[in-house]
Amino acid sequence: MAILTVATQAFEGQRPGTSGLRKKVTVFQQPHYLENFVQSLFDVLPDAAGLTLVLGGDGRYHNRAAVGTILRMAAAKGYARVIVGCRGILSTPAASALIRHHAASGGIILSASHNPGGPDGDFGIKYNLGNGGPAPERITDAVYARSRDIDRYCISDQPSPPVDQPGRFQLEQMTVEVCDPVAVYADLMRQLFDFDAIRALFRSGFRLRFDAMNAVGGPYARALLEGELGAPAGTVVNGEPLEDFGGLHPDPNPVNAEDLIAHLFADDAPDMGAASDGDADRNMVLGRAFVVSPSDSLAVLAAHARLVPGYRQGLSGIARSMPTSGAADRVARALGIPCYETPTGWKYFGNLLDAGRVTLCGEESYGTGSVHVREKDGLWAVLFWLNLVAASGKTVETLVRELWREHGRCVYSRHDYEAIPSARAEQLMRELRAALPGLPGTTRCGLAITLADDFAYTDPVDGSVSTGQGLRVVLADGSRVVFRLSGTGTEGATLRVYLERHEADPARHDVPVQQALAPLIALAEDLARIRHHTGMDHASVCT
Ligand code: VG1
Ligand code: CO
Repeated sequence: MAILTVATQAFEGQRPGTSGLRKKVTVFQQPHYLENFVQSLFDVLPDAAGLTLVLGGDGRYHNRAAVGTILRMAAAKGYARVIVGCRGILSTPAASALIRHHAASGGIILSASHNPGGPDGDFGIKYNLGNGGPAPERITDAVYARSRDIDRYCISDQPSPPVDQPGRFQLEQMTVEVCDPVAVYADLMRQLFDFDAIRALFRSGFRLRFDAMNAVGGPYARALLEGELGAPAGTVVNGEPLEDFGGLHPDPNPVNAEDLIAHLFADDAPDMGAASDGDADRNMVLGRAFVVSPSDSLAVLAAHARLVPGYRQGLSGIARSMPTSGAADRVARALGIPCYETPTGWKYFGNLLDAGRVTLCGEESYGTGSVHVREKDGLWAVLFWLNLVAASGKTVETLVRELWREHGRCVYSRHDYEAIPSARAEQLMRELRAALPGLPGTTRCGLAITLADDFAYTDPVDGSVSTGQGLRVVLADGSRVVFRLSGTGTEGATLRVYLERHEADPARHDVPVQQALAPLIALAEDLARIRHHTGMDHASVCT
């Protein structure tokens, strides 16, 4: 029973990105790599005496080993209690819910989310604060700074307790509580949604296909949809969390969720389709033969929130990440509530939610959430849609088409160029950034540019400033092209090009999206010379 102090050397590159530190599993498997990062975090955090920590992850390869190490280090740090999900499993929104429920001082979430898993895949770790939300830049920057000169870490010499079943254990002076990963989360969902109405919907024969992509969402979706809401067995597919996701890539987009989309476009399609990602914070929603754009999803939920018990009082405001379409802004305007535009990543929503300025948040990357936790929440979004369908008697497609009819359609697409050599991607961004000041007032590809800048955000609550959050070029008619480099990838760089154009004319709402955006796609190429820099003549993925 001793706390060991182990000498170590700093590793390069332990800077958290959009959502924590993500690296290849093989990088995390290097001796001391995980320990260094965790100790850097612990060195930045205050004394842990009397405090509770929540711990769990998406169950991917290396999750179990990492849980054991972190428990032994948490004991050394002096936490009074760690609450860990059974088998080391917690979805990201469930971890957020647990932190809040137990008034924990924070939580460590082990996930690389939508990145591929398995021994050759990715692993990740991030820290959430006592509000349940991702640590802000001030903390992640401090952790990174600490990781650069760390020279020792502290760890208990005791074996970490088993986490296969719920129970209580002692590790040094610390209590380890192994909990059911679903219970607290399920209870929260019961408080928000009209479960009776959703039950009646399923009883009436409504069919849902929920693809959990062999990731952590499965147990939550099964327990609630099949276990409690009466959806028939088999509604949830790929529902067992597997260490390698069974070879699937749990990033629900048109490429990786191809199978789900095929089911929704088949002759005997169910009424609604949904999928969640590796850590179950993302959601994809489909109607029968109808794909819902994530930006539209946020707008529909906002427009009808009063139909849902948890939001009957109405919304205080909405927040969306800058590249997300302006559909939510239009709904906010109609509702007479503010709409905030933040940088990409859920950590920027925390202050707005804590301050009560917004109730719903969303990102174009299949992320939607609310004040109920401080993370985006995949199953929550699906339950919200089910509740809306049940309460309105309308189909998913009708709800979206009504949005378009009332506010016009924000035609939207994101083009991702993956695995570009980093130096080339940086060169592209450097050249484009340098060209921005000369763009406003000019016409390119026949389009009049009115604004071009590198997006910076001043948090209205604490005044903190975040710069370099995406290059945006805005046209006279409000259309936009935004360029960003991904902050979650682990291989080279990924260029994201976000394209948006508002279409007021209902007769043109069914023009295929890529066709409707063709002038903007041409403008993006003209401005950034993507082909020249990347050698790629089309995007790897279009969402
Ligand atoms: C991506 C998305 C962003 C999201 C982030 C984390 O970041 O674009 O909207 O918040 O992933 O999602 P980036 O930097 O790669 O564009 V998750 O579900 O991977 O934690
Ligand atoms: Co995720």
